[in-house]
Amino acid sequence: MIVPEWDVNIDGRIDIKDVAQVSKVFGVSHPSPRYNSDFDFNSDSRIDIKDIAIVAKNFGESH
Ligand SMILES: [Ca+2]
Ligand SMILES: [Ca+2]
Repeated sequence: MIVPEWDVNIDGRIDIKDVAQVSKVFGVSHPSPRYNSDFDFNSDSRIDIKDIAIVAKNFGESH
């Protein structure tokens, strides 16, 4: 089982595509217009390595 929010592109799998999507907004923090809370998995108002680590930890998991 995976947490649906971590499957960014909603294809039922956590893989490199999800990591890539989060990587695109890497370093973006609130209130930047590029900030997207969907990618801020630990809700610290910043999209950084910690958020990527959450996805990476579940890499390869599928529904
Ligand atoms: Ca996915
Ligand atoms: Ca974060």
